[in-house]
Amino acid sequence: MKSYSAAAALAGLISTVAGHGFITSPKPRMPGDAMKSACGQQVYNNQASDNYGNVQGELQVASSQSDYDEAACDIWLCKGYKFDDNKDNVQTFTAGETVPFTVDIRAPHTGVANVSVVKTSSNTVIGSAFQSWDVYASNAATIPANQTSFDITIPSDIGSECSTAGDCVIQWYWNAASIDQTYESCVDFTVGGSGSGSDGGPSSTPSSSAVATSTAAATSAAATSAAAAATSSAQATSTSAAAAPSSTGGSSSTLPEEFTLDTFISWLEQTAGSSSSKKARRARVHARAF
Ligand SMILES: [Cu+2]
Repeated sequence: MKSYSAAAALAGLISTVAGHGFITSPKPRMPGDAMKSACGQQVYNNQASDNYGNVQGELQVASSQSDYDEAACDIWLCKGYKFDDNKDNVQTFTAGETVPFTVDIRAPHTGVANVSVVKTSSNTVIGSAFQSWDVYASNAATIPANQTSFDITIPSDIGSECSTAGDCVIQWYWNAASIDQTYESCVDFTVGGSGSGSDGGPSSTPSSSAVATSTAAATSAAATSAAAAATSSAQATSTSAAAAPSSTGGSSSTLPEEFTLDTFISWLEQTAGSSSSKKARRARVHARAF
């Protein structure tokens, strides 16, 4: 990362203050008309202009919009992006298949992350995570290559639940609790029969593919609604709870010590990110940065 002067950072801010992570391969679920209808015009605009943005940013936009339908938007599942907008973008996998994933992270925010199959009807994780990181995209280090490029292996026991397009997604979930930013990106897929040729899926025992109930405590510290917090826990694993910084909310708005464009943007995002504390933090911005 190159360092920039504050002036240069500010000059670039208008176009570059944006979200910071998304799946790039396989082809991820994207915003569209169905999302617009459910989540409202402004939330759609927010994501259509920058699909790397975080859920809290969407909620901030949504909070003032009468056409935001919380239930229909289901914003903690794939950021409210809809299968109906992505019917031509469904991956067909087979049990046992190894699928390479790539994630693009435009700026780090120390957090936790995981990659799991999520049952869309209930926003619950099926089975165990493909990947789970206790420390993800740390600001303190170069992002390890295996956090942005990794393989997953399609389980053999989800065919009965994920044989119909739209029923399941593979969701990448990144929660930077210290700055209250959660990123999600989804891949629509179906699982056909295994390579063995026998169509044993439906008759095989479903025990290991039982939908895991969402019991993990929500780690999204400043979730703006209880409902949102509850659903956000779908992929908030116990490891993520353990790894979440205890209470960094107060210190998170201090200016970054290493003043790069990325850290400045992150700082400015979190400074402006919470409407409840915006006024106080804005004063700090003026006092310290301008
Ligand atoms: Cu960010």
